[in-house]
Amino acid sequence: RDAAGCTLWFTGLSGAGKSTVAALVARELRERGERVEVLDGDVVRQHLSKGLGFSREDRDTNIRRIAFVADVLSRNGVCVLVAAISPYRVTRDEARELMGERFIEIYLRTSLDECIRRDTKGLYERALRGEIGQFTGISDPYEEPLAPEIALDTEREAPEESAARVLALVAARLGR
Ligand code: GGZ
Repeated sequence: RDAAGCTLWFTGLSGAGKSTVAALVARELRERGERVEVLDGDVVRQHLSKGLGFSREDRDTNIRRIAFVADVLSRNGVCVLVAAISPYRVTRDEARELMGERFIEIYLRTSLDECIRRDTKGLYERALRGEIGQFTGISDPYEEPLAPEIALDTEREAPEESAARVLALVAARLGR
């Protein structure tokens, strides 16, 4: 069996479903006996990236830190699931170059309208009122992936279906 792990990099707007789908995929991979770590932007920002804000520079720093950790872990057989907005294409491509074949980009293609409709944490309402600046999709950019390994339509498919599609891709790519 191949010792190399992989990095499943979930990118998309806040509320697109990155954490939800990643958690489902993580659970299934663990049940299959894989070693799994989830790096969620929201959580990383309370520890490794504590104090960083949402300027382009700070977001890039956050993403580079996450990519560094994902690289270290995935080199050692761990299946790493990253769930971070990661809005800048060049910075995601940096992570891809770092990890090469181990990197799998998963785009959660959920429209801004749908994310606003969901507004799980009430952040869009606040961003639309101007209470949160530099909010991705509202007052800050999100650059769509041009060639993700997989794009998930979370508006039309349930999280379980999205997770199943990711797991099928992992099986095809890694033979497990
Ligand atoms: C985007 C923000 C912002 C701004 C706070 N823009 O959906 P959430 O709430 O729970 O997760 C989002 C998280 C974004 O952190 P990331 O590390 O994923 O972002 S990045 O990859 O761009 O570094 C969101 C919340 O923080 N949040 N302010 N201005 N999201």
